[in-house]
Amino acid sequence: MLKPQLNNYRDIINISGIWKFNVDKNNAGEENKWFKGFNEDSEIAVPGSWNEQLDNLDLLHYVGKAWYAKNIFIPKNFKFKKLWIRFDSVDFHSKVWINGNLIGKHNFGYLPFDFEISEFVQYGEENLIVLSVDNQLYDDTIPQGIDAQYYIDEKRLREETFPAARFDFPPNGGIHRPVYIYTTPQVFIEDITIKTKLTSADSSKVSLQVILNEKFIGQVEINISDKKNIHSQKFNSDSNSSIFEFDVNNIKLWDLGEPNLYKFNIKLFNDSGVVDSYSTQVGFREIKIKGKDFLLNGKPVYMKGFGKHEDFPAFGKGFNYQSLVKDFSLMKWISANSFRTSHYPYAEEVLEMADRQGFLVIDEVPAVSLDFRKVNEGTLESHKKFIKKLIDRDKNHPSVIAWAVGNEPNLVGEPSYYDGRGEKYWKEVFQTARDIDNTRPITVPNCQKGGVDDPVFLFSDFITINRYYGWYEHPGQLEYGVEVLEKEMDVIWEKYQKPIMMTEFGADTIEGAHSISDQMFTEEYQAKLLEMYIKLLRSKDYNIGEHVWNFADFRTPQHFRRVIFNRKGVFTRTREPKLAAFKLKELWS
Ligand code: BDP
Repeated sequence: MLKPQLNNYRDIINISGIWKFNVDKNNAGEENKWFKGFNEDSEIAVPGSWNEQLDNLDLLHYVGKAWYAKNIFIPKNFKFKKLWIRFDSVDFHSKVWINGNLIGKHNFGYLPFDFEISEFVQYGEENLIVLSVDNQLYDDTIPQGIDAQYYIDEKRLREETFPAARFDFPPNGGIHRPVYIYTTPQVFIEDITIKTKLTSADSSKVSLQVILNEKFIGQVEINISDKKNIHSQKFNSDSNSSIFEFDVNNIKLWDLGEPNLYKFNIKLFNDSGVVDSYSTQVGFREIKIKGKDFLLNGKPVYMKGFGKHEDFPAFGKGFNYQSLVKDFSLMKWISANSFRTSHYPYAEEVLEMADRQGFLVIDEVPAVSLDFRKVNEGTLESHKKFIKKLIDRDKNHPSVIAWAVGNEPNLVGEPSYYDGRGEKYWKEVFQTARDIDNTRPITVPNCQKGGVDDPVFLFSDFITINRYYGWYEHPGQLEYGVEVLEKEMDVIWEKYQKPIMMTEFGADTIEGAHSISDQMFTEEYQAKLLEMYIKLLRSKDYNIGEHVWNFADFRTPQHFRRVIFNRKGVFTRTREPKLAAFKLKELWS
């Protein structure tokens, strides 16, 4: 799915901003025909979670339905094109109406969706857009949900969080990324897949798939340019899907610290002239796993960076440009070279910035902490669809160097996971990803409870592990914790002979808490834990990277083990550095 853009053949209007808002605690909105408009004085900012904006409505922990509405003027001249509405992400289930007519539903969070609305709008007039949003999750959604009864049935009362969640971040609701009205021509470029394969240090094979919305007889022109054009070529088109293969020479590779990007323009022509045009960017680079190494353009890379979250005061999980710039600036300051979009796909703007600034990204599907006692056919179906949608959105980003198709399965440590069920499930999930994209390695970060026999290791191209020795296990005992870790890592290497990356390690830390002796929660303890882990990791030649958990403190569902936030951030939630930030800067510079 292509991001909308403005050019001579396409228009785009960002309709984010202030929308009308109504909470639907009794799920009565549809019955009362709110889709035709509702009387309510509340207003909400889009993008943004409802949780942290509307304190007067007490929505901080709200799980359920809410409604959004906005009047939008549609210009007359859009009549001759195809008209679309696009939501960059709404969490989690949405239904959209225009002028009282249902135009579509979407049941996946964190990813964009669009609907054609040409037939539903009045041109040259205001039109009412209404959206219902529900942030309840279930056994068969990705991520999976949980409800209070499970904790009772499973006698795990002390693990219950409020709101109930299977993961360590709140299931915030709302329109989390921008909303657009956009146009395309009647015949248009629907999708572009660019795959590059280096043939030398300055040339690459390109396989380009162009999908059009309908059969098109004419020509497709491709131009690749930097400051000047480096490649132009025309191909004939006589269908709605074509694969073109060609060589591009005299290129500069996209690399760490040297993120060379080229403009990649496609034009559709027929006898009456240009029909449509679309521009994107391409970076020529190659990823491979070989022996103990993760290779970028044939050279081993060592990943330094973080697991992150989209989480900011007042915005909640809402996209905002200020935090985007600030987080990248802090990652540069600290000398990180990579991050993981734990535990869900981030806004496309994040990947675009990573492309431009040369960061390596592990792009994650929100299959976080799957409980295999509750996994069913529906879960697997949603999981596979999610992978397809994610790869569809992010496949052309050079910064995306791997897919994480889940995170920490079997967090509950259930033995039935190992009786073949887990293996069967992951085999299908990995295969789904590989069938769509065979150019990037695939992994799933494993947790301590998942252990060294976790079936995800069988299918992962490189192994990723999250470990908290010296914190959850062996609290306060750093030396012992690191010894346990070393033994376990050696066992994993011996058993699977695949490079290992530490995708999470860290300690909750209250800024301003200090101690001379090792004392959990102090700034010194966090800095020491990170330094000791890093020393161990660097001593293992099979280890390919260190991602600290977490970049910044982030809000969590309520539980006695969290004082409002998960405080494992190296920066506070408002992005001030803790002592560990300076330690990492020293180790990573
Ligand atoms: C890991 C999870 C992560 C948590 C982290 C923690 O992957 O989402 O926030 O532990 O407990 O298990 O801090």
